[in-house]
Amino acid sequence: MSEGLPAGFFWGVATSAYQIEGAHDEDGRTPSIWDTFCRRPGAVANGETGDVACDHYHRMPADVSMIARLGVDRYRFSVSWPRVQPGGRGQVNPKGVDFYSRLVDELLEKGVDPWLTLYHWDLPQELEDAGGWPHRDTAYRFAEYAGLVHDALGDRVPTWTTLNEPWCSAMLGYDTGRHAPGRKNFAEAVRAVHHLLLAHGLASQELRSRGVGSLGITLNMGVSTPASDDPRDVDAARRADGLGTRIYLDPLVHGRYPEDVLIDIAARGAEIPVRSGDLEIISTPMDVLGVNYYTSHVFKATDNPAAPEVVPQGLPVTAMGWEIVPSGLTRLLVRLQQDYGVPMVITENGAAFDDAADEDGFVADADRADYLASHISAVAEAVRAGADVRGYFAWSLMDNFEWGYGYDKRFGIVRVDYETQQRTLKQSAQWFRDLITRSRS
Ligand code: PNW
Repeated sequence: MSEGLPAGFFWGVATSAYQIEGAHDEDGRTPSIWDTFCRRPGAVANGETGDVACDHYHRMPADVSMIARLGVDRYRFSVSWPRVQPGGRGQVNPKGVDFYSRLVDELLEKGVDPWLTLYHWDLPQELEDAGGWPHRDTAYRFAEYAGLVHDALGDRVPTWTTLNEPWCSAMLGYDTGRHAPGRKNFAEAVRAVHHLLLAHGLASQELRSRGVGSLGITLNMGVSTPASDDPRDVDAARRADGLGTRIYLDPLVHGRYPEDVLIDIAARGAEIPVRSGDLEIISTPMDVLGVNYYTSHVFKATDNPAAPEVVPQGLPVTAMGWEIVPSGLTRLLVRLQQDYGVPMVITENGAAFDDAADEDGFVADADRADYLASHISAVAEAVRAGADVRGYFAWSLMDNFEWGYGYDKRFGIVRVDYETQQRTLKQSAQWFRDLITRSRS
């Protein structure tokens, strides 16, 4: 299955701060937009919050031992901005920084390379109150925060990701309102897109000036296919790709926004608030593009060009209702190689299934192992077709807070019992560990 993967291809597991840490009000942490959003009635399934989550903040050393036992080369985690810089401005919070410093030391001691993401959606609430991502100043605040984190961890962390999935931050956060901060205004979402990209660029410059050798951004992407040759369906797929992928990668890699996307946006009464010099900042060269892949969609036009229909292909689905499309990952990686040419890493891939645990907490999740296996094969196929892909992180290390779905949706290769906080390796974790062992022999 991993035939064709290049020598040195690495394996990892991924998490994010708000989804696992808990300890939401300890040691000086202030609320993020997710703390606030979770308290809004109806925002999250069952009214759940990340207040406790997997209690990783208090169980970090044992969790790192578990990561090491999986045999992975790297661990991808994110830093909670309101833990490290409460309120999003000013001095660091030494206790917050200390947590990540200990995490990095534990990882290094166990031979696992830390892969740090600066922002996985937990904007300090005070910055949202000042305007959030639609407000330009937030980008400058982010660059300052990046520098503070680098002051504390730069000597030990080799790889830096600025943002996780700006599409989710902008579109789910400010257009559909399904994620924090839960606003519903397309024009604001478009402003957020630009300021997220600017934040990435400013932070990249900050990190570069400090000598960071490997930095990049992570995007969630799929391939968009038209339902038929009908020009309206072809256009629906073009729009989805434009607003999902090209609006990020064209400025990041080529230093310009795609013309057709600017026209689509203008037709919806919105505008990208670009100022002179912004695109030079945004296109600061990156070393690695993080690719998060879960599914791909087929699009059919409707009477509203801004709202195409997703046409189910009759394929098996995960517990999220997402169709399982490994071939889409091959197509995506080959296309990204051709159009953008940046070395890539799969920073997330995985699936929620309706796990049934036995009395010992063991889950025989052959479905999840199959999902991972078929997508790893798809990566190998893309590599054989010329895509430069350097590594693969499974999402996720353990079951965790799945945003608007709360704790119902389990993506972990490790089971978490939320009553006892006991962790139990699932069959998929054993399978992943064995795959890693075999790939080294
Ligand atoms: C990603 N969508 O989120 C995130 O990076 C993870 O934190 C999350 O747990 C994981 O995927 C599984 O959902 C996404 O609506 C959330 O297309 C929603 C979408 C895509 C990615």
